[in-house]
Amino acid sequence: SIEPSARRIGAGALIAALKPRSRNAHKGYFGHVLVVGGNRGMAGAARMAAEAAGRVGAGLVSIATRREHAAWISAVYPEAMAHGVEPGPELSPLLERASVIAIGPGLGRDAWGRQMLARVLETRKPLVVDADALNALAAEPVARGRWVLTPHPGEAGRLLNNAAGEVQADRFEAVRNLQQRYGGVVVLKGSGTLVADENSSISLCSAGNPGMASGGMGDLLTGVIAGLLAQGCSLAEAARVGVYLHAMAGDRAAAEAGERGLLATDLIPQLRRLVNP
Ligand code: NPW
Ligand code: AMP
Ligand code: MG
Repeated sequence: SIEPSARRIGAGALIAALKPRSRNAHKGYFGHVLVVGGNRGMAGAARMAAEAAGRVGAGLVSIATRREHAAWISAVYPEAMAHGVEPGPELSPLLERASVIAIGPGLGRDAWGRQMLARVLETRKPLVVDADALNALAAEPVARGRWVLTPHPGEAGRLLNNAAGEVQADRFEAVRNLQQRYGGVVVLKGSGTLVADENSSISLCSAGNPGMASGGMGDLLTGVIAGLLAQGCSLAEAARVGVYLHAMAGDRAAAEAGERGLLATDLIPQLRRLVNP
């Protein structure tokens, strides 16, 4: 059921967020996204998040990933700067250069991933926190103002010490609890994605389709939100507009050839069309 207080997210939010580019713009105008993730076996998650940030208009995109993945990421997404790093001092200059950091896609649950998160949490940069970074946060909870958290119901359950089924039983209650416990802006993913802003006021996105129930879709959303933050959207605006863009891209890609067999990378060309209405 829809709470009477939930605002629906629609095309209006998108148009308001996407100002025309000034004639003399350069890449520095549109921010620098750093994606942190892509542990062993999951390089693709970091690559998709990064490419989504680029396709919604981020000026620069960097990736901090496992050493063995940097060359492959550069080959498939040459516009991005891919760095193979350990969580120590080599990460610091990358964190300093970023305007927004997206952490989690394919981050993994080992020491490398946990230490990358610990370094990132030391910065004051705006963050998008997803996937395994949320799992690490569930193990060692902290609250922070300047971040967007993007759990699916399984991750939301871990963050609340609850089962995914409990989260699904009252999604409004769950997203409000998450926002109050962790601060910032919280996106509770799944059919009928909810966004709770800093005041716990909730918005609902009813676009999207079950074709999007496939690996990599969430990693893409992380990059979309980070790309919008880099371009100057507020946390709440980036979350709301990002959720809408991602769902619309899913609907347009499904309209082309059907829901079954939809891949996350199929959404990437649609993202670009949607940000150039
Ligand atoms: P169940 O039991 O299946 O019903 P995990 P992950 C539950 C990376 N990836 N409603 C689900 O429940 C990610 O970025 C890399 C209800 C299960 O318990 C992460 O770093 C890819 N329940 C890492 O893999 C592509 C739901 O949550 C649990 C639910 C692990 O992420 C794939 C599953 O969550 C992937 O993105 C829903 N709507 N959704 C790559 N190409 O590199 C989920 N659950 O254990 O956190 O695993 O989401 O796959
Ligand atoms: P993740 O589980 O992290 O890969 O995220 C999956 C993404 O796909 C989220 O943005 C979900 O909202 C979206 N998604 C998955 N299943 C559906 C569905 N049945 N309807 C709408 N969106 C979905
Ligand atoms: Mg995910």
